Amino acid sequence: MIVVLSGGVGGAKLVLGMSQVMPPEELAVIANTGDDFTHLGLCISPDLDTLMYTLSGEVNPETGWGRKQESWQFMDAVEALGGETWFRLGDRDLATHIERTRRLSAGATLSNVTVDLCQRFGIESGILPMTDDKVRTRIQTDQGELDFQDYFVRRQAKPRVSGFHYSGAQTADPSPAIRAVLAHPGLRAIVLAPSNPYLSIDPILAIPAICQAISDSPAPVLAISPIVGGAAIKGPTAKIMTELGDQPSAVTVARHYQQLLDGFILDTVDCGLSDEIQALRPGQGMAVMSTRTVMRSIEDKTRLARFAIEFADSITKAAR
Ligand code: FO1
Repeated sequence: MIVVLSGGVGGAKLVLGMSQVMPPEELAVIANTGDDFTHLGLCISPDLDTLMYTLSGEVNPETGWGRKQESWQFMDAVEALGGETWFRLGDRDLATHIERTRRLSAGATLSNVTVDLCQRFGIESGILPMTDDKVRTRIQTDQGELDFQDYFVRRQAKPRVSGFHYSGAQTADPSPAIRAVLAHPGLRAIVLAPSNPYLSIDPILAIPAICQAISDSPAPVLAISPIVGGAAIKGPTAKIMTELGDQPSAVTVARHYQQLLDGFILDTVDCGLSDEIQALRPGQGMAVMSTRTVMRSIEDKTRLARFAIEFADSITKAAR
């Protein structure tokens, strides 16, 4: 069993690679739901949907989110009525939000809804929302404290960030399925995907029982850097690091997770940083390896997935 912690677009690429090299029942993804919100009366879970669409081959290849072969008649009609169009809901994507909203309103949990939607999309691996409780990422900025999608989509991540709050995380419970995969006797590795540490992975780690289970796990924990050559592959990770007073670098990513990590994968262009990262956990063993981490083709994704699994298998876990 391999468990991957993932946000949306970047993490989903690694998860797709993993799904090609692992039997589906041996792959579980703990998905960030801190980005979830209610919009136009609908329950939207962007990272769950990005993972679901990516694994089922349904994702829009241009954006990395939303569905392929999309049409926008609903959005056009909303616009004609003077409604809100800053968050784009395509006609086919809309079906997912409407169906999720209907089932949640009828009393189903987000985990149960996700299991069923995944089945209908033909996905056999477990995509597990980090919790069925409400956790919302809030961003402290020079324009005040903002809801995630307000910051990320409406304001295009332009406000200057000074901090984060994962509202509800402290009291959130992981679902029974998450407790089970993290306690699985055959757990081979826990992988922090190359997602945004602050916006995608930290909301998951902010749930105390998940963080504790990862920390207590005998399986090696490794992270893949989302920063390559001082820049983010996609999104505002590097910008946020600078705003927080850190250097945008793989070292900053490794330092951020250092209490949890047994291994770290950075891009070959950053291999000169290996010694600095290894030194973050002196005497305790932080294994560091470099490889090509930018995932464009399906071959890039499967190659990185295989590399991460083999790397995890090679790590003899030091006592933390
Ligand atoms: N991202 C955008 O940049 N603009 C959008 O209009 C937008 C709509 C959208 C609709 C459904 C969905 O599942 C995701 C959507 N996203 C959009 C992506 C998403 O909000 C972010 O990429 C994630 O929350 C960050 O992981």
